[in-house]
Amino acid sequence: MVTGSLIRPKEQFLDSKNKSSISCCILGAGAIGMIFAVYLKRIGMKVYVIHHRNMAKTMFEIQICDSDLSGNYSFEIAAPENIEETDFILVTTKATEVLNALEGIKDFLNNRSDVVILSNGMGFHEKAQETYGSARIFAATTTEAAHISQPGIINHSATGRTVIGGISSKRSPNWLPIWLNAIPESSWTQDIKTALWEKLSINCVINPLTASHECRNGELIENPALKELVKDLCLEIEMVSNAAKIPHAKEPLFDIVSQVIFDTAANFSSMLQDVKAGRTTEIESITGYLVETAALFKVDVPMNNKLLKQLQDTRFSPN
Ligand code: KPL
Repeated sequence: MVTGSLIRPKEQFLDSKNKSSISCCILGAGAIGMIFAVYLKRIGMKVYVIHHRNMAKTMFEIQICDSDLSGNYSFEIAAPENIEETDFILVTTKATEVLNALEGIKDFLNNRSDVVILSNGMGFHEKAQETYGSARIFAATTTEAAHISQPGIINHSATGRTVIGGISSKRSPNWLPIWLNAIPESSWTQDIKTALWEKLSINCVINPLTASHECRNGELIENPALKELVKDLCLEIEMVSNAAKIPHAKEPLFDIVSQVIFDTAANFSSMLQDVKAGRTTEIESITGYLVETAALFKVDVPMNNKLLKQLQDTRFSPN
């Protein structure tokens, strides 16, 4: 994985605060959001959940299974002053919801707000920085995997690695040592865009292929015809990375993607889950962003174009 230059302060803590006085607000209480909420809470941070739909609720309760985090957890719903005063807001919505979700809390963002966006896809981080210029926007990408198996119950299917970096500023935030301490296998990079591109490349292969063939991730390698599609798609994406001069790992993209497929073989990709549930998919922020980049550098990407069109047209009804 390409992570740029990594800094991992081990035992540094903030000068003026201890862990229990550091707070974070989670915007997007889905499976990944709540896994991160628990990681942060478990080291003693105060973690709130931003919840719009039912402000009458004061606590947000979840259960985690299949994990060393397994257990029941409850989080306070954030009041406006918690959002204004928090050390950072962690946005873990779908890519399609990031900008709307930030719009919903814009009155509580100020020039001391730090916002970390942890969502698949690219393109919206810069839009968020342009729109909320006074706040500092960070991006993170992770290979943690989790899904909601029943309302309030989260299956933590794989632990992974997480990379975080700044969008407009390369200066790390003062709460970074706490983040690195809380989130397993996490690192800071000066070049988050390269890390986001690598995750985007992986998602461009696994997500639309599993969604269009309605299969688990593992079948992409087990089925010889699908494996050929994976190989060809990887080559097409590498042509775009090369044309755009995006630094990339020494190994071929096919090897990186195969490893992710192997690690998540039993999973249904998030895009297939969205399609099955009749939800809007992240195809525009994933394959759509790749296709736009390819056009900018005049690279033909027929397979990606086909998958983009196919997924844009796909409308399954929820089961
Ligand atoms: O991130 C994923 C997703 O499903 O969105 C992958 C890596 C494809 C794992 O399923």
